[in-house]
Amino acid sequence: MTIQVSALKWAPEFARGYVKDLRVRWALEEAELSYEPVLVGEDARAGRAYRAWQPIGQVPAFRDGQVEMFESGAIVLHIASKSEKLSPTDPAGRARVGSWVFAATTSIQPYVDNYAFLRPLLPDDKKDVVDAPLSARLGALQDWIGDGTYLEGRFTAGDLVMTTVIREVDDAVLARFPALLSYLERCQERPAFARALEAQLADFNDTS
Ligand SMILES: N[C@@H](CCC(=O)N[C@@H](CS)C(=O)NCC(=O)O)C(=O)O
Repeated sequence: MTIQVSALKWAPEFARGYVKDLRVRWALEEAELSYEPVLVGEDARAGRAYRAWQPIGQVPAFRDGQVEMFESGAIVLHIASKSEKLSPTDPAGRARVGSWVFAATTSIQPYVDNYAFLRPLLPDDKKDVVDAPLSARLGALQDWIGDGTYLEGRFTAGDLVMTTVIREVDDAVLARFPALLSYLERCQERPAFARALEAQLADFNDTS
């Protein structure tokens, strides 16, 4: 069967280009696997049928002929297991890719989210509660990348997911991390990223 990926039928302007089905679309583009988006509105996401596919009612969810799954990081790793474009095939290399996907989603993403959603609610003298941990994480990542091109010397699914997390960071913060900015540019210059982004943007339906 054609691979199916769920995506939002509609999103507010600020979220367009950042909805997490982008990760899956990008991975599929890198792996040269075709797919069809399944666009879901709020009612569908609340419904029984969609909850059987994505228990929390979020996007993305994924199905191919063999598996039906959810959580963008897990889906990207599943796609990576099928394509050397996204992961080395040796166990040691594969393990590193998994580490970076989890690092992006669980060790960096929460601090990016806190900055975006919690910081505006904090008084000026408390903003460092979110600023300092985010800077520490970005600094660690920048130190790791150093003069290198990618997290593990070649592009992998780890870079793909990390890019989608880091590109959400406020420009003013990112400006303090020039090596991260170069890394981000390098990853986002990939033609597969451009195709995935274009596809997500094209699928939003403003009439429903
Ligand atoms: N951890 C999930 C998060 C997915 C997620 O946050 N999806 C958002 C869009 S980016 C969503 O569906 N929001 C609607 C909602 O939470 O009800 C993943 O990575 O797949």
